[in-house]
Amino acid sequence: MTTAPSDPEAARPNQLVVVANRLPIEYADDSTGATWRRAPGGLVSALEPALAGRPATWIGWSGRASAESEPPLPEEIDGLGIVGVPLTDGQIEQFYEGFSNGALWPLYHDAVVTPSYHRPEYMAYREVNALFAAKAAELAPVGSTVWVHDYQLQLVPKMLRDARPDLRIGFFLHIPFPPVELFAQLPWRRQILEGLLGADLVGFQTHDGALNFLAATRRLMALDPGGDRVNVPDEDGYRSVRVGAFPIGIDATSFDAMARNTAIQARAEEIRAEMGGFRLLFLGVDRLDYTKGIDVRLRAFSEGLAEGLLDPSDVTMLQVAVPSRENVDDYQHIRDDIELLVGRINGDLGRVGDPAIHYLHQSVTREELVAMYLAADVLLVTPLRDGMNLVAKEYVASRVQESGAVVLSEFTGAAQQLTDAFIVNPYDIEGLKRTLAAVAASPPEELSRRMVALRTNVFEDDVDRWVRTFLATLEGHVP
Ligand code: GDG
Repeated sequence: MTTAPSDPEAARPNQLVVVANRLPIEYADDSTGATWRRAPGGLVSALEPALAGRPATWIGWSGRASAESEPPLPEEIDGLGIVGVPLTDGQIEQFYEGFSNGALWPLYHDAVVTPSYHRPEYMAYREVNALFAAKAAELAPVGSTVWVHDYQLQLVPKMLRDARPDLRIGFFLHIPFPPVELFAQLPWRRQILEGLLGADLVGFQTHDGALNFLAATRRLMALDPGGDRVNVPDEDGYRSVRVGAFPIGIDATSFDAMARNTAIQARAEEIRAEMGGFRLLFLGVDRLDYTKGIDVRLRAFSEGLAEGLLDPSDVTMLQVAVPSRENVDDYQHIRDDIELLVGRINGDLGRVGDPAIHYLHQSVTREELVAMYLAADVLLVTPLRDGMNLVAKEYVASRVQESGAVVLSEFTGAAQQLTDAFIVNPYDIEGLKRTLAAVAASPPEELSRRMVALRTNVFEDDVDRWVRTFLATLEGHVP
């Protein structure tokens, strides 16, 4: 069924409508009173350059159950229209915690924990996707561009196209798209593929993701993709959907600028001093998620210490594990596992006032994060699977002295671009251990040569380029 936009006269093809699970704002109840403010970082900063001078509306969930009493959402923030999709506690539990994070998230990350498929949760996923699609259908001006984001909203493109065939619809998946052998497990695999194929452009972080998706359309829908296109039958014959890799970047300049700030540099010195005497600081920063391979790096580091590959008076480690999805069972288990491991390692290898691993289970401000990036000699990024991994890029952008090293899992999207990192297989603890020792023994000139190359990549393929390339491809400005 086709719905008319609320103001069909207002054809504004320049308008951009972003549809994402979360709105780019956060609720703060502090000394200044309860209010909504712009959430720092994230997708909104990413999209900001592209939005400059372009009218834009963002449709998403506020992050709070609709029953909670709080000030109404602002109509706009910094010129960006804000439109909330209220969700009930039950929808959050079933659509978000259930289907999105209990089924899709693990399945799309190589099923590193077993996905759980529950029919009522899928029904809630469909129901919530319909809410988002209806809101976009109601608000998008005639002929405008709608950019839908991520695994929580894969049914939206088709729902939106059915309602509003006049729109240009793009979809970007921030996480990996799995090989068809895994994807085929999903009881609703056909609905998801049909949902995505409602878009004009479906973007992935890597070529492998795009190829996996094309293979799934061939094998599970009997379509016949050719090159970067797949023709989807519709009433008029065929509609051509473009598929491609659009690796996301960061706002490298802003990390570089923060890292040159003297207060942040002083804080970096302070962090090193507070942690005691050592030569090399190894750092991990991740949401506390079972995909991030936090346990793997802790094991490799501690075995390296225990076996004398790493000298305990020479190296130390800081792991920041940012609380995440704490209502989902698997996340409670991973927290217990990691904290047990940290306790064991420190019990075995630490000394009074000098733990082998400094561990924080908390989020930190962006300034503190950059100070940590500046303080650390080696960043450990060892996910078992990760769509891109922005932390790796942020560390590189913050290394204004062109020193430091990145140990990077080959199973991240970032590894496709950051080829001058020390690339590791996170399942191979022996190899990882040897790499940590090799990095610790590397001459500074070698590390600096690698860092210069990494910085070139992170600054060239930045977020501005990502947004421009995706939108230009969607809107037909590039061949
Ligand atoms: C998904 C995909 C893909 C983290 N802790 C704090 C904090 N952060 C910021 C980091 C970084 C972001 O959160 C995390 O991004 P990642 O890319 O590392 O990982 P996911 O959250 O899993 O993101 C991933 C990404 O989407 C984008 O497409 O790369 O593959 O899984 O920006 O800096 N920021 C602050 N305090 C913290 O405690 N300020």
